[in-house]
Amino acid sequence: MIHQSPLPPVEIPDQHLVDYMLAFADELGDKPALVDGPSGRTITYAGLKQAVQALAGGLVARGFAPGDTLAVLSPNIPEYAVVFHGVAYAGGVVTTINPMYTEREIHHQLVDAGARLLVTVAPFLEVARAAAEGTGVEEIFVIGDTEGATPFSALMGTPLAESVLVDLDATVVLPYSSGTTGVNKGVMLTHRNLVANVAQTLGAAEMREDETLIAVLPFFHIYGMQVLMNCGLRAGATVVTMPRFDLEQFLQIHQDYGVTRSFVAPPIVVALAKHPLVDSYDMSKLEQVFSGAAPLSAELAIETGKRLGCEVVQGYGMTELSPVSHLTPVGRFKPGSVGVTAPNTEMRIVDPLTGDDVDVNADGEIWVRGPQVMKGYLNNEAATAATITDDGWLRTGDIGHIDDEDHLFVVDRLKELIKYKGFQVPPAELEALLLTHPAVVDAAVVGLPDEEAGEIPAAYVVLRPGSGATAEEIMAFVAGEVSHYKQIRHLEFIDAVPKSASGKILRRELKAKAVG
Ligand code: AYL
Repeated sequence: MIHQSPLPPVEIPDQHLVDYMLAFADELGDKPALVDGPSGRTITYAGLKQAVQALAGGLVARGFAPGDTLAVLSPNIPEYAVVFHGVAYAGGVVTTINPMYTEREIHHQLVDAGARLLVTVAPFLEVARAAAEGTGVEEIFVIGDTEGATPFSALMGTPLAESVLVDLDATVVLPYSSGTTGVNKGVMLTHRNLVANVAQTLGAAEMREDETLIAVLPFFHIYGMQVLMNCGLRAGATVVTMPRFDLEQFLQIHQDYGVTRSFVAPPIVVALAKHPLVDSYDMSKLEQVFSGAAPLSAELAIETGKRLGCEVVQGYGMTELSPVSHLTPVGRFKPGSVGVTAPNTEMRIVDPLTGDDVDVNADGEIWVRGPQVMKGYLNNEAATAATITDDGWLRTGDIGHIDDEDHLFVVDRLKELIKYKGFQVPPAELEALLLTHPAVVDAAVVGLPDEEAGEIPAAYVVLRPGSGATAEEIMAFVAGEVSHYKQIRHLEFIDAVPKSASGKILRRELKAKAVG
């Protein structure tokens, strides 16, 4: 049984991403497109277009050819959009790196993505330089003035009047995701994918030009990149950026800029519901809080909505879906639901064991088909084939059901992925790392429920006999190699890792034992 979207289809133009994004830039002219929340530094729509064209001109002049990759390692600042769309305008590929990453993690992505150039900001220059050693990165550029570094402005050239024509099925962005299994992989999203998903999201979310959005969710991740930056810009709204989350500053920005829609992840919803500070700020312009990337309970959505006097709704999707497959249109709030299937999108709910479709209200694996489904994983045909069926269905690895009113409820995860505060933690990466420790003979990592973070990474480790290593020692070893959110927060020693006959780790068994 194929569930069609209950929403009217939207038109998806055959357009280069940047031509679509900046279609109204001339008209919008001096209107602020992006504002750095803390400082007020502003890029107008006209300024954005000019800078994007100048960057593309500079890149082309340097021999940066269609299909070449530039990496960006930066927190949310207005210039992020210039880098992103300047590269896209030149026909290139942007790979977005998590600025929380360690040198090892950055290095891996630079190599895997085949990045030629790297753009960063002063505070990350040192780690960027170290990480770029031994990769194909030819030069590093720093946004703003920094002594001893090539400024980003050096990349600007004669503005390119027209976008470099590329196949609309060419990759334009390469974010990283572990998907349903294994380690991080480059997710190839095309011009067509991104244009489609912006059109689909705007069609259902009714984002208006007179809106002010807050962009605290990071642009390197598909949620911030598409739902905030790209939907906001295409809608002609003003996007106020925040480089890092700080509750007081977050609330202050809502008040000062009159934020109308707040896109967040569940941990921020918790703060909005519970923290005493919230009452000290004027949030009266707020029309909607939109949560995605991890589960949000019905109770929390209702509680937060009551306190703020607006709806707290959800969207659902995956990096591999550009990312939106489900969202809540204005006036269709249903507590606990992630919304309805996006326009131009189909869904099936499939029994993971038999492959048969299940009935309405019954749980199964969520499968999605539509123009937002990725082209595939970079250089990984096996993972692509395991994720997308021959007839174009993307297996999400999530378990859920649809009710009689077309609302989707996500109830569990079939895949390995752990989500710490909405950030991806691939267990396979931590297991591989644990196995490099001399005292470890085998290891399994699972997510355990946690009130504040949603889930925490927990490790079950088999020690080499007589090694004498402590849990603290091994946790500290992992902490030295991975970003903060991937740290192991609980570690137990076990005699043997439970495995299936084929050698697959029985994660559910470990989880069940821990939760009791
Ligand atoms: P990735 N409820 C439960 N789980 C969710 C939800 C949700 N609302 N949204 C995402 N997930 C989980 O690639 C789910 O397991 O993209 C899914 O497979 O980092 C995984 O997160 C994907 O993680 C929006 C706004 C989607 C945000 C997003 C999130 C994209 C996260 C649509 O409108």
